[in-house]
Amino acid sequence: MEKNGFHMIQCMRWYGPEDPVSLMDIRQAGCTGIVTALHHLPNGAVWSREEIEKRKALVENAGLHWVVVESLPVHESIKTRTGNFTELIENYKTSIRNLATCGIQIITYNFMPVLDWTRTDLAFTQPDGSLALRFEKAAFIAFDLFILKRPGAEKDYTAGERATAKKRFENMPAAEKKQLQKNIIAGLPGSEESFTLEQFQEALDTYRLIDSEKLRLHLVEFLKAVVPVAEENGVKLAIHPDDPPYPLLGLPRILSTAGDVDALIREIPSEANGLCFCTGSFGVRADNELPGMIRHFSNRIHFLHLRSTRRNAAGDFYEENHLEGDVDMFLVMNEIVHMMHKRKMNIPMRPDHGHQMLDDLKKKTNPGYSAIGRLRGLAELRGLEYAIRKDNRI
Ligand code: DNO
Repeated sequence: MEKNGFHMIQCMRWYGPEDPVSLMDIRQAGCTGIVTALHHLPNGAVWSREEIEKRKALVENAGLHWVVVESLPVHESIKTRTGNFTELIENYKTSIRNLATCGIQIITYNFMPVLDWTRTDLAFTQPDGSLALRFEKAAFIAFDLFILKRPGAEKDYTAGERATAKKRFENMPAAEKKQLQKNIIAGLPGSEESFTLEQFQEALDTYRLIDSEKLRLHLVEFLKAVVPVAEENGVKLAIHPDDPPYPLLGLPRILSTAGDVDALIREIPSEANGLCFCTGSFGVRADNELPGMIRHFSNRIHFLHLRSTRRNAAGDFYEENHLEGDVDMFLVMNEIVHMMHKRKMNIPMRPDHGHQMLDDLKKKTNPGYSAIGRLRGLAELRGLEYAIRKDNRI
């Protein structure tokens, strides 16, 4: 790699000491940076300096750096502005200050109600035998209508969608129904919430009176409180887009398109109000033009998640190899390389997700976060960046 010039800081997400992937595995993949969170602390609690330092020491003892927090979770009561939300916002501010004191200055979070990222199938077999994550629309609707039986759900779908989902459900083996429910509500890795079916409906009910306009207002109020603290402490906040980028289960989603991001920036112009630019999440929508978005939001891209998906006409998508699928990774990387050159800075990136493959097929892994699939993704992305930088002499 070119010694001079600006480059991506190659990172991987590490779930902490319980992660089946070790820090040394990550180092051997060629990473220098770690993306992690204090998953053992309850959502809403202050991250004390002591706890942060403990995690930091583990990372540094392995010769790596803790570059990004993913995520400092935003408690549901902050999103709904109910209960002790003012106290929870104070806790959030304290955690930002503590992280900054310990030298960690990029914080990722999301503002998706109830569910973080959502997939219906965690083992979608690829022609080469590896396993991918997938979102199948008919299966998701089948869950909503026939497993959850959400009141009023019918009106969210067309007659055709309901009929397809019904057929899908009737032909679904019992074990698959159980797995589908688990995949959607039991919490994918990194999601801070996990529910039973009853608790899940209760959580959805808390949003009965919150539409997208109101949720956006709640996000703005939250940012008005925390962005000044981030600014004072040299911290960049990086919001993760909705995954998938559209409303689910009648819940509002407010960060799915370039227009959504523009609206947020108009409200809070500070550069501390930034983005975790996730090509896999935004890329599910054909109307999100990724290279143009990178150019447009350049100054606020504080962290990159790079992966690709492939969608079909039915509204399903699955996670592709990093250089294949609907995301044109060459054009994306070309923008990233030029953005870093222009801003004169290195930006942290993690290869987002990866197929479960080779030896990992025999292991228990965190869906999307097995070692070898991510290593393949990282190697391909690193090669692409190298070639573009060399070619442009930057
Ligand atoms: C999934 C991740 C998300 C992400 C959060 C950020 O793989 O990209 O869980 O960490 O949405 O708060």
